[in-house]
Amino acid sequence: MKVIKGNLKAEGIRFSIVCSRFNEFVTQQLLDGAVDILLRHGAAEKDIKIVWVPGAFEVPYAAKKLADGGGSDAVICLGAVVRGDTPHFDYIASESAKGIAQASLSSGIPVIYGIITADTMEQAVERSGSKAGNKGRESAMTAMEMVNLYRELDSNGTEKKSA
Ligand code: INI
Repeated sequence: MKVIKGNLKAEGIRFSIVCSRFNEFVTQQLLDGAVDILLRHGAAEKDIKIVWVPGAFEVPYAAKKLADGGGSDAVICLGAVVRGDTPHFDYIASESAKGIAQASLSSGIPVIYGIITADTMEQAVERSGSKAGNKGRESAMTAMEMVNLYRELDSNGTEKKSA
């Protein structure tokens, strides 16, 4: 039996964070949580790039550009889509999720989905640092784990792309 896992070390890893300005009251908390976790796990400040975009709909565009650009080992996407705010909640939420997944699959690096989708602003606040955790922190943990998992998979040989 072979079990392959990614560890939670951030030293030497280059992270880009795409953060949506819409509902900034919430997304700033996600950003602070993500940066805090990365630094506390050994990331260097110089290896963390933060890119702001207007809303969750725009997150995948910036994420794809960063993921394809070669300067990042992982991209963390942060945003907050709140149903109460908009009749087009479903479009924004699903397009941003699809776009983030596409950016990850096409680039070959982890692009992490850290977008809160909530029915109410109260729920969004709960998921950004009060009683239901902080999705920014969780996304940073996921980013570290996935980068280290990819490295493990590559060093295990068979998963490496042929040249
Ligand atoms: N963007 C969000 O990130 N969250 C929202 O809740 C939201 N609402 O409610 O409309 C939102 N809209 C803006 C959207 O992401 C785009 O920026 C805009 O449509 C321009 O493309």
